[in-house]
Amino acid sequence: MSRTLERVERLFGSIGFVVADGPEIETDWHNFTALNTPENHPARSMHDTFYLDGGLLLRTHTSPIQVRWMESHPPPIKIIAPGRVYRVDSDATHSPMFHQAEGLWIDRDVSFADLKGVVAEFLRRFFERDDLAVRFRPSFFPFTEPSAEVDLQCFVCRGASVGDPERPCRTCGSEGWIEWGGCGMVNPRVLIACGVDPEVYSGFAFGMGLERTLMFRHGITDMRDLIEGDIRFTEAFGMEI
Ligand code: 2NL
Repeated sequence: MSRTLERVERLFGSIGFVVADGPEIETDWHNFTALNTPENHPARSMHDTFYLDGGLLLRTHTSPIQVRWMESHPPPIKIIAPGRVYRVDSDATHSPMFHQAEGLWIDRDVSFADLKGVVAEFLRRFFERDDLAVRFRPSFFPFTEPSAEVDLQCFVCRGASVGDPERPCRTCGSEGWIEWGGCGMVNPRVLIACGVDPEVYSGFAFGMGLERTLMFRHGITDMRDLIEGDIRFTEAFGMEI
């Protein structure tokens, strides 16, 4: 994970993104309200979010880093915000703590075409595959409009399982694609909440899960291998101990 964080920071750094950081204990405003997430949204429930006494919470995404940056810096803004995030979720495929990186670019005339170019270029460089198939699928997030889910060609079957009952793929459910991250144009309501004038500026944001990103790159299919601490697993990646 440390290496993945460094790799993501270096690749975005090379195309002009500044690395931004922020607290893991957040306010309701920075984690939800400024991001156009309504009071009754399920993500805000005790069931989904860790609350501390006094109303603070453990950030559920790294977006509050970007909210804080917008509140304290005028555009142009071009940042990458990596870090730990927390959700009440624990089973075979979910850990209550995981890592994300989100990007934000705000300036005059930043478009959805810029978003597609930056995300696709990052993915091709991160996975060292010039021919990597990337799909933008319409979706919804309260903080972006329009929004899209970003899918990658399945790293296990590479699409070969689609329509072939002889070769089912557990990793993509024989869909040929797996969800990698999400993105969209920053909702004008979010810009206003953060003190940015939507009549002058536009921008895009995207988010990725770093455990998923790392697993896709190395063909790891069980997330628990990342946290169990088996020395043989660490050594398989040439890591000094
Ligand atoms: C996902 C989806 C996303 C963002 C994160 C964002 C941040 C600000 C404003 C607007 Cl400050 N948007 N972040 C936008 C779209 C998607 O992440 O699937 N993450 C793993």
